[in-house]
Amino acid sequence: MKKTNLSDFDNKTVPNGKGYRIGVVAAEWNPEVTDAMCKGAVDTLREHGVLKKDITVLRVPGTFELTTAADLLLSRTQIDAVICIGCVIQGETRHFEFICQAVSQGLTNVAVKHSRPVIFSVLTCDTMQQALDRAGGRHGNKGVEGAVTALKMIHLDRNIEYELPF
Ligand code: DLZ
Repeated sequence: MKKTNLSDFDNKTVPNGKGYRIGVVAAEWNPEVTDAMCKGAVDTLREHGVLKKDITVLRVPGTFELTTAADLLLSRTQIDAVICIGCVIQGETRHFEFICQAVSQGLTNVAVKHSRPVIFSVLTCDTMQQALDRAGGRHGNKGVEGAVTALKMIHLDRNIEYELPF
């Protein structure tokens, strides 16, 4: 199967984000990874027209806390979407499994609860090298991809009545 590097997206397919309000929440764990993803996300939003004043960046202690932060942001602000950035590396204990399970289910629940896009930019890797490869390395930057996904989902949200066939 051909593997596609999703960071090689076609710029022409990305909606302009002027007027979109977007939250970016990044975990402090593994900062060499999450900082690069966060920068990739914010730079991509700016390149696609999102105004600086419309981007809110928050930090949380770890990936597990992304769910609460996304819920707080969507409850207390008028943002259109949240990009959640984290990096979980497999260690010697089962912590990895619990965090990955909790955050993937938790972010899904928050998205459905608020009917707003919550983007899962969480790396779940066996090694730090795998994570670095996906945070601006040879497999692109998953923060950039999260930003593109957020723009596409907000566009969908704002235009869904025009896109439905009936
Ligand atoms: C405790 C923990 C461990 C072991 N590993 C990671 C990790 O690889 N990546 C990450 O973002 N966070 C990790 N954490 C911290 C948890 O996400 C969380 O912050 C704590 O369990 C407190 O709720």
